[in-house]
Amino acid sequence: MIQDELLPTQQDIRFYRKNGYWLGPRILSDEFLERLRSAMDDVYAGKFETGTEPWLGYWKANGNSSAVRKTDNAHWANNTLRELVMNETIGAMAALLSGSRGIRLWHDQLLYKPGQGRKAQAGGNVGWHQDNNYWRCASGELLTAWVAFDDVTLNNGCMQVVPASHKWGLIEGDFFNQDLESMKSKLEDSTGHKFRTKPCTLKAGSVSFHHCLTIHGSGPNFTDKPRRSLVLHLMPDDAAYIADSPNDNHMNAILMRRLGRRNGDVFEGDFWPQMYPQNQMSGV
Ligand SMILES: O=C(O)CCC(=O)C(=O)O
Repeated sequence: MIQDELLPTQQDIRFYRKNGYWLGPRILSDEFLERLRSAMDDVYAGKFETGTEPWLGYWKANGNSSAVRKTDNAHWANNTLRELVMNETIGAMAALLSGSRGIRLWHDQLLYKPGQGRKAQAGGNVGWHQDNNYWRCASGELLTAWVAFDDVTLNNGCMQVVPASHKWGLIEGDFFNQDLESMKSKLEDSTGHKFRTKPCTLKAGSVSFHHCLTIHGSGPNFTDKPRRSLVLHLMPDDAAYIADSPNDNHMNAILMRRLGRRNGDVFEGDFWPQMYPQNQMSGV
């Protein structure tokens, strides 16, 4: 059921379109947040209640305990995470912000940034990047809903965005693992724009949105607790497969080919559930 009172106002929509991001309200209850945190623990413990593994096996710390863990399509493994990715209010918010008729899930990403204390190193960084660099196998304006499982501030490495950078066009390159500070001047030189950042400070249970061309990243977690979240990458429900793009090895391009789909076919079916309007429930 859509919680109408939480939807963005006309002013919020104008803000998103001008700045390429929007810090939304709290949408989740304490009780549901607890269930989400324990769902995350289950996935990281390799307990998959549906019997299906997530797409990417990064649910273990992988020897590098300071690195951010990113698990793609964790909702395949867990029904509580699935409940969150099917949240119709988030879908309706995304439709209003992006001006799309309907919204489907592109994929989710379970994120865990370990707390490293005051001596935290750049290992916990997410370098400045534009999501569209990885998503050129899809047409349309994709966007992301970032759902906080914990309060997030600069101190625990909240996401930061560069306001209005979605109007700068696509910047070639993969900066994902780079240090934030050293990248700033390089990006200023290559784009000709002044690099101004805005921290996406959120309370647990709240959601922020960013456009697929908005430059964003995050610094280390200087606390001794993890920063936990589920990121819902979203697409307009008419987004179509672009074959032979530079991102033809993206999970969703691979899934389309497995299904025998071709260039121009819409991403529809169980792998890309319809979040809004929710006239069909589908599952992997
Ligand atoms: O959580 C972060 O620090 C970065 C997340 C991100 O890159 C995204 O949501 O697109």
